[in-house]
Amino acid sequence: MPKPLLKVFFHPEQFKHRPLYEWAFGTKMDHPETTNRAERILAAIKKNSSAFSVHRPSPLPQQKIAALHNPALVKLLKTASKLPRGATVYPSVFPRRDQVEANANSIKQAGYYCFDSGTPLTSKAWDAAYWSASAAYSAAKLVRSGKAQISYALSRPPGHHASKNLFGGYCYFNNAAIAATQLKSAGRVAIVDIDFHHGNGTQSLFYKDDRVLFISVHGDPQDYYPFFSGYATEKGIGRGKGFTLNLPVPGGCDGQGYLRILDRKVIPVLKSFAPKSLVLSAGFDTFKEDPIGDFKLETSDFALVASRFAALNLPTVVVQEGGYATRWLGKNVATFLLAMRDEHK
Ligand code: Q9C
Ligand code: ZN
Repeated sequence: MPKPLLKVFFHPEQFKHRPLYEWAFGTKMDHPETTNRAERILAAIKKNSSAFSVHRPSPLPQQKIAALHNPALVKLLKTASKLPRGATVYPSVFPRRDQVEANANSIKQAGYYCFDSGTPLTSKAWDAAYWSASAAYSAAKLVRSGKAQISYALSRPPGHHASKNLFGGYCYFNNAAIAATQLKSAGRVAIVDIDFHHGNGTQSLFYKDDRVLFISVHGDPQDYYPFFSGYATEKGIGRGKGFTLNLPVPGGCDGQGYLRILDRKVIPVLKSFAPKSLVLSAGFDTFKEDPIGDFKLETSDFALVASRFAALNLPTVVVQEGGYATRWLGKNVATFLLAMRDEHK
């Protein structure tokens, strides 16, 4: 039987949010999370029309966002929709959240809902983040229905740094968490986060959960963003104890080293958890040319990484996270997805 086309979800509204720059330790840099990323991925996918088909997501019911995120955070993004076109707001006052209350109708108080200075609000942040989350939702619904074994959400802006109360790390809503929540109704879910950065938002959303296993392989937070989480000592709490696994890795890790971690640590833990489905928080900032990541994976390594997950033959939703070496991003994503599709039963 020929393999079915792998369905890709993306909405053109996701193009409209354009962060301009970010501050990183006093340096003003061009913002890595550009619309060009999505363009490159789409172009590479359209080149392989015998393997992929592109679809507009159906609109995510807003209560699905509210189930994971503070309604005030949602409201703040809607407040930002009223910003003048082209305006960009970088929160710069970050209050002690335990000591004050905030007004989500005031863009001046945006810092209450935000944890870094790299994640601007624009009049289109809401639309882009909403459709990015909708892409993850549609991809998960498809796999949950049993109509596909694998799907891909071209989620941009990304999501894995966003938690219940806070946006940051270029992320507004947690797309992978939305996918995992959708799949959870069918049984235990594993989320494996292979972005270069620790998925702090996703971790926090499932920290007490024993039905969602969270595994993250990432640059050691002693050296790399998000600095405050992703340590091996973070293992979950309450019922969730033992259902979070952090594998911090020193900078410079190459494909061989990365695959060794997957084979020795990630895959065995996944197998013993025996989930009913899998969400891959797929960042490609582990690539050797990435401007902000510090690993050394090559394009061909992404096929090998995918093969490890494909071999599990689980219903799988791949959710796009980071990856900023724009020139190579389309090729890297397509290589990963093609291997996923070819090697899955
Ligand atoms: N000089 C994701 O990959 N700033 N987010 C880094 C580097 C934040 C990355 C500054 C990086 C966030 C989804
Ligand atoms: Zn990242």
